[in-house]
Amino acid sequence: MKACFMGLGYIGLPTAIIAAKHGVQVTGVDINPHVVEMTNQGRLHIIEPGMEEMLQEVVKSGALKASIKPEVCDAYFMVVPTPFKGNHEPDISYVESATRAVIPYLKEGDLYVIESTSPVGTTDKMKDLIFAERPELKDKIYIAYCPERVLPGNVIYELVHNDRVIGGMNEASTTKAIEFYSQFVQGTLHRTNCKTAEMCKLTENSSRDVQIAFANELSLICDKAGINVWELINLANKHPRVNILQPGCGVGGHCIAVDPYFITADFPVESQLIAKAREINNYKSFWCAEKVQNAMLRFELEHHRKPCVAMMGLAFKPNIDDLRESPAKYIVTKVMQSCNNANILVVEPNVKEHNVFKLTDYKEAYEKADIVVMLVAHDPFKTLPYTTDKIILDFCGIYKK
Ligand code: SAJ
Repeated sequence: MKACFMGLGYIGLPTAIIAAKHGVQVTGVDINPHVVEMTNQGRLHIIEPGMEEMLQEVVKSGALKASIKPEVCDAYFMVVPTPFKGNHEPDISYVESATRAVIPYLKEGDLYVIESTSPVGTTDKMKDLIFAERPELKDKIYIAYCPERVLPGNVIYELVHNDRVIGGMNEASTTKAIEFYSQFVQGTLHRTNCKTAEMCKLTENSSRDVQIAFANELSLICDKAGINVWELINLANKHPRVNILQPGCGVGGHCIAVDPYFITADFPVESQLIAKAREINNYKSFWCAEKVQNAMLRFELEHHRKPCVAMMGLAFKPNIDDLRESPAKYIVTKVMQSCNNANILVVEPNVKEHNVFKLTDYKEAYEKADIVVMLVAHDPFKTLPYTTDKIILDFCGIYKK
């Protein structure tokens, strides 16, 4: 079996590698020649533990090769980004151009799958596009949607072991796609239709966003009421049917802070709660930045000098080096802009160097600072003692009870 993966990014490349390792003859396609070149040399252009060794193996055996254009295969997978435009409207133009690129190669019996996170109805739209260009293929090819749900950093395990939801445009398409994925997925492959599968991916991430918004809202209420929110949540979670998540300095990453907009853009009247959750989680970052600015002003008034501030963490969640859509990065930027960068020490132990921020060692920054702002609960920060000699703003529960 020959398969073509359109897009060699965080998901496309690992999936292509795993498929190749399981006996599929894979062509990985990317519009970026640098990515193609690196892949063919067995060098990984993304960071993912254990993946480069696997890439070298499949490149060496000839099971995977990369190219800037597709070729005749039996199955085609669209694994390209679906960002949003300025107004939070989803932009499916990459899915569309990847689809247009494979249309000339499609033949009877082929499988076409979208993996990219997509608004509801995208698979139907691409089906119409394919049949408008190639009407002779109607009822002769298989079309399905199968979202990925892996966690970066644990991709090798999760690609194989997670359950997957597979929704075809008809039963035959679902069956055909299940046959493909069962070559390397050991988790259960759940059958559905393409609209439900599209909505399922958006639902998973919106559900988490809404739950985190609840925790963040509690943190705002508790701050005003003088209650330790971490203690409160811990106690409330002792109830057998309550499971509140943790508040933080906002919600980041390229999935949870993004996917809910794919629902709110298409169903603005119905998705009140989902939209509000996005607003609350964004507001939490703004609120944190204001808290820091207020603490700095108060310090200056009391001590007649500007404080030294340690901003602890830039990543979008604990113990990773990924800064995409990071609320911590947003807060650091906002605070720096408001005070002309004076006396701000930026800390991110998982990143060696950054092209915008000058980074300081976490212990050194903590020692020097008058105000310590805990933004991301990275493990090393938990070794820093709590002290009343400094002003500590703990937005991520480093010192939770
Ligand atoms: N966060 C909190 N409080 C919590 C948990 C998380 O504030 O209690 C914050 C994190 O700090 C971070 C953000 O939420 O800023 C997102 O972190 P995450 O670990 O929840 O999610 P991601 O973006 O790394 O990965 C998610 C996962 N989806 C779900 O858990 C539903 C992953 O399984 C998906 O594959 C991925 O999105 C994706 O590709 O959609």
